[in-house]
Parts: sequence; C-alpha cells; structure tokens
Amino acid sequence: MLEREFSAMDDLVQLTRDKDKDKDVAIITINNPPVNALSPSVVQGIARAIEQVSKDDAIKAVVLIGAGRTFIAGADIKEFGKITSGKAQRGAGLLPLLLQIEDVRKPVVVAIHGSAFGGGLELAMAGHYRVAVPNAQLGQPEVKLGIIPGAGGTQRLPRLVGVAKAVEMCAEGNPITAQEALKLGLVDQLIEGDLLAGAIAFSRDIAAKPLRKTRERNERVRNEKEKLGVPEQNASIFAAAREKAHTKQRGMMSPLAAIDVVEAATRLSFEEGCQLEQKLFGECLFSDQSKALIHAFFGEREVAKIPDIPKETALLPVDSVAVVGAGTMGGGIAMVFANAGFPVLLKEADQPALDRGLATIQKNYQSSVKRGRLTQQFVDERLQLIKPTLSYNDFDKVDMAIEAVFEGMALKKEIFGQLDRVCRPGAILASNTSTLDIDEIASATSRPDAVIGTHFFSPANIMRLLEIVRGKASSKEVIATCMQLSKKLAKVGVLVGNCRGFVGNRMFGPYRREAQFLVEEGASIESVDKALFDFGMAMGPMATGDLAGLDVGWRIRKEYRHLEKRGVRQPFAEDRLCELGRYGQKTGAGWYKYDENRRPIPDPEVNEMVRGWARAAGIAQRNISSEEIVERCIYALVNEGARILEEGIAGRAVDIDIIYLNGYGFPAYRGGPMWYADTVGLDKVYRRISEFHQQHGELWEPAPLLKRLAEEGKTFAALNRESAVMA
Ligand code: T1G
Repeated sequence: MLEREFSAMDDLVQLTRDKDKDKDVAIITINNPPVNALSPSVVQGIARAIEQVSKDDAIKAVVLIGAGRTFIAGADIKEFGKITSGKAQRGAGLLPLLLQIEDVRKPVVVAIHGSAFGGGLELAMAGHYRVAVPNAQLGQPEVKLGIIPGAGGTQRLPRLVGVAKAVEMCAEGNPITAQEALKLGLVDQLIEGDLLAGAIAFSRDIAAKPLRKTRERNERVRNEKEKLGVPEQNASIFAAAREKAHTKQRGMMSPLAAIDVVEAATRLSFEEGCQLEQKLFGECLFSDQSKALIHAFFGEREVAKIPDIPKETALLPVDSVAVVGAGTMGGGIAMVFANAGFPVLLKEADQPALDRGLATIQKNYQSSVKRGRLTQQFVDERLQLIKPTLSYNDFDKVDMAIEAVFEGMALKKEIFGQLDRVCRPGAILASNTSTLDIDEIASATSRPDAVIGTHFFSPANIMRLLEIVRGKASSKEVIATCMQLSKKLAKVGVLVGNCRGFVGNRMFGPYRREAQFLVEEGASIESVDKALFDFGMAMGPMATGDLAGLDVGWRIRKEYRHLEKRGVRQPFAEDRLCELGRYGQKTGAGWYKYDENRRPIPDPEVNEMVRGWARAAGIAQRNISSEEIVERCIYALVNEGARILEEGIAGRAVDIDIIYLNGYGFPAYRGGPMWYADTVGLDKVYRRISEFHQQHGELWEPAPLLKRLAEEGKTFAALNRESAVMA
C-alpha cells in the first residue's frame, strides 16, 4: 500500500513508500509533464528524495519511476539557452546526483516506460538495476541536438552494453527497444502489465543481492572479452565509427566528439573520462551547430502550431482515402497512407497505367524489405490496404481524396469537378500540385472550403516534409485536420500560403537560377555542386536538377514564358540541354552523364557547350570562388524567403527553415536558410545582396524586410517571436 512521504519542488518529485512487513520500498516519482524533463528543480527534488531514503533503514530498496506518458526524456533542453559560459558544466548538476544514486547503500531500481532518453537514460544507468515495459525506448539522442551526453552516459553506457553498441548509440543517437536493451544487459527485466507493481516486486527480489555500481562494472561477455573491450579490437570499432560519421553525419562535430569520449572510457578512469566528456559537452553546447539543431528540434514542434487555428478547432474524421493518379507521386502517397494503416483507393485512367503504378509500389516495398527497413509481413499487410480502381465508384465512401496527376491546370480542374460530384459532403479534397494555384483548382468545385494543397516530396514514402497549402477558402477544420494528419503519416506538416511554387519550390527557383548563372559565367558544373555539397547540402543544385528531371522545370518555364520580364536576364543553359533531350537521370544525361547505377559522371562536353553558348550570349567568363558560389545560391534562398515572409506566404521564418531541412536537403546543423542568415548576420547578408544587386541587376533587389531587419540589427528569429506575440 503506497503512503506518500513527501513531495519536493512543487510536486515535481514525490516520495512514497510501499509498506511490507520488513522490506519497505521507497518510490521516487518524477512528475514534470509533458516528458519529465530533468529541469534543475527536478534534479534537486530527486537529490532530496535520495537523501531521505538513504537515511531511513526501514527502506530496503528504492524504485525510481516517471509519472505520465513517459520516463525522463532528458535534460530540459529549454534550459540550454540559459546556460552562460560560466555554467557550461550544467551536466555537473546531474553528474553529482548520479554519483549520489550510485552510492546509495540499498538497491535503486529504475522503472522505464515510454522514452528513457539522454539525461533520462544516464540517470537510469546510475541506478543499480533497470526494468522496463516491452515497448519502452532507450537512447542517447544528444548528437541530434549538436551535443553529446553530458552526465556520464558516454562512460557508463559502454560498461553496460559494450563498446561497439555504446559508440553507435552515442554517435548516431538512435534509440533501441527494451527487448534489445535486455539482450545487451542495459535492462535487467521486462515488466508486462503494471510497471510500478512489477518494479516493486523486482526490487524486493534483489534487495539482498550485492550492489552493482555501473561506474565500476566491466563484466566479461560470454566469458570472452570484458565490456570495455581490448585496445586492438576497440581501435577498429572507433575507426569504423569515425568513417561512418564522416559520411552519414557529414559536417557535424558532435558525433566525432561522442566517439572520442566513448573511446576515452576504454582508456581512462571513469572520473577522467567524465572530465573529458564535460569538456567536449561544453564545446559542443556553445557551438553554432548545437544552437541550429536545437532551433530545428523546437522548430519542428512549433510549425505544428498555427497562430490563427485554435487548438480546439474541430478535426474532421479521416479513416480512409482515395488517390487519383498512380504515377511516381500518387504511388508514393498511397504507400504513405497504407504505411500509416489507412485503406487507400488508388485510381488510374487506364489499366496499363494502373499496372505500372502497382508494379512500382511493389518494387519500392521490396527494396525496403531487402534493406531491412520493413518486414515482409508489414508489406503484405500494407499492400492489402491499397485497392486499385479505374472508376470513381467508391469515392463516396472515402473521407479524403488526393489528386496527384500531371502538373496541368485543365486536367486538375476536370478531376476536381469530378471529385466534387462523387465525394461525400464533408470530405477533404486535396491536390498534390507542387506549383499550381490552389484557389483556381478549388474554383472547379462547389466547395472551395474543402479544398487544400497537400504537397508531398519525392519519394513521398521517404521524404518527411508535407507542405500544406491553404487556399483563401480552405476552412480551419480542413487545415487543422491536415496538420494533425501529417503527424499520423510520420510527416512534418508545414502550413504555407498559396502562390506559385508555394514556399519550398518558390525559393528553390532563385537558388537554382543562380547555380545556372554561375555555370554560364565560367564556374564548372562540378565546382558549383561541390561548393554547395561542402556547405552541407545533401546534393548540389545541378545534380538535384538531374534527379528531379530538368524537363519538369523546362515545361513550367515554357508555360510561364509570357510572364517573364523583358530585359531581365534568364538562365538558358538548362533549357538548351532539354532541347538536346538531356533531361537528367531519366535520360541518362543532363548536367552529368549517368552510369547504369545512376552514378553521376562529369561530362566535359557539357561544360564546353555552356562555354560556347555563354560566349555567344556575350557573358564574360571568369574564375569564381566557392565562397561566391555558396553566397549567390544560399543568399538567393534567403532573399526570396524574406519576400515570402513579407507576403505572409510563410507565417514564421522557422516554417521556412523546417521546410528546407525536411524537403530540400539543407544541413540541419546550419538550422535552415533563415536561421543560417541570422548566424552570418543580416547586416552582412544584406550588404552582400546589395553588392550582387549592383553587379547582377534587379533579380537581386534586396527584400524590404531583409533591409529593415539588417538596419534595425534584428534577426528573422526575432520576427518569429514578434509574430508569435502578434498572433
Ligand atoms: N526538454 C524540454 N522540452 C522537451 C524535451 C526536453 N528534453 N523533450 C520534449 N520536450 C517538449 C517538446 O518541445 C514539446 O513541447 C513537448 O515536450 C512534447 O514533445 C545531460 C544534455 C521524448 C520522443 O533529445 O525526442 O539530456 O511543443 O511533441 O512526439 O546528457 O520529445 O508541447 O510545447 O516531441 O511524444 C536529450 C527530446 C536532451 C529527447 C516525445 N533528449 N525529446 O515525443 O512529443 S539533452 C532528447 C524527444 C540531454 C544529457 C543531455 C521527444 C519524445 P510543446 P513532443 P512526442
């Protein structure tokens, strides 16, 4: 029977006692919703509780557990900003607490449900035993915030799970399941059903056993080598981890720091290892990379909150969907909904097209099974959910219809007219258009309030971004429903306004324009791509064009040629390549040539052709530095982003950043184009853009918002706060 002893720090930490003849068990419950973050008050509260139980001889064991939906999801990230250089040892507050827990003279059993992440797992490892519910997750995700574990995690983890797993968990930051943790020895028992009752019973069972201080552990694994391994084998583990970090986490400092510190655990004493951890933790925490990654962490949560759409807005039921068009995008979108458990009607205009679409879906699923990303059973179940059709017959039963056909306004309006006739009242009518006017599409229906844009990114079953485009009539219920739905689809939904290219593609236009201009002015195709790749972009702009298909932009440019301003320079090289049938990967040649595995091969012939065309166009050729290449391309993004903010097409600068991090391969450790501009300094960015304006004309006219913020010494991030205040 649980009796409350005391609660500390405004109920953030409660101490109760489970009485039993002679074996009282104390229960320390952390109650800091929503994720029991280890704020300074929580740390102090736990320290007081530990002190209390240490003094009470009637207590034979201690259970530490989290209230609510999860155990401890880590240190309070919101505190990091407040850490001044003087308090860089923030983890210290936690470090002494963990030593205090480890040194308690009675077993401390940590009971885990939900997520034991970061400082939460570090605290759990300071306990003498850990039990968990089967669906719990355990991990050290700090590197994803540009930092490393800062409370002894890099020293205790290898002592429990071995060197190879510890370096993987700390350097890559991905969680493991409770089952895997049990196999590794990180968790001592899985508890089915009531976690607290199970933990109390477990603590009584082990109450008489010798205490194991994790910091002193280094057991042998299956009578082979000890957990901390031997130098020769460890050397290859760390070498492989560094190589992987250089490719998979290219440009990031925290994974390499994490590897260094786990390596130190195999060479130094626990105390010395913790000192090095503290040093590198501080260096990472005060890096621009960490600030950018923490911006991205909170940004991803902030974009889900729409200032003028109240939290209590009614959500429309969406339990089944229909997708019109089984091409690359339609097929991918059908997989997204099926993967999330939704029955999907997949319609095509004719059988051959439908068969091609289904074949592509099956091929994509099989490659995921081959890569071990999905199980065959999962795939079989999902394929069951996709129902192919050539008619609109059952469209009256779906809650949402998504059109994903060719980018032609006439065809889209015809389909929306059809959807308006066949779909039930209250159904959501969405278009996957990537550039076309949502209001014009909606005008083909009698219910524009039900029409919205849901712009998925290719490959739709992989890319996390979902640009949700509000039309002038889109209802708040439809918008709120799509924002919520994006979470169910494991997508990052960002709400944007309706204009040509919305936010992502509209900004990408000037970015790729400048890349082409730079090639026309003398830079080689490879040097432009290398400069942006080294900057951190997932892929250079020329190679990106080849991947997407150069003809996509070419057709749109031809459709909008009449809108181009006379006398304003337009890039021509890509159009010329398309006229030669060089559409990119899909035709085996574009800016690059491609081998049978679609690997890009530089093609000197193209550089020569462009030189010729440029000279014929009277464009002076010059050597161009990679610094200028980066500035021209990235500042083009920023300038257009500022215009988009002025027009309210994006509500906050963070919306733009999250779009670019999740849809355009912008390096997360730079925070997104708008955050990056703030990091460089808007005065410097504005000055440089003004110089480009002088040199290259009106395309580079600085956005008035950028000019204002630069002159007022403000940032785009401040604008977020201002708009949040104004909302
Ligand atoms: N600190 C502060 N706030 C946090 C937080 C944290 N650690 N984790 C989540 N939140 C907020 C979040 O912003 C949101 O707020 C709300 O909680 C719900 O989160 C010493 C230094 C646990 C898997 O990196 O991965 O420990 O938007 O929407 O989808 O070595 O949150 O409602 O106002 O994400 O159910 C390491 C971060 C910290 C884990 C739950 N820990 N969190 O996901 O909810 S560094 C992490 C998550 C550290 C030590 C170091 C996820 C989650 P709001 P949510 P969810």
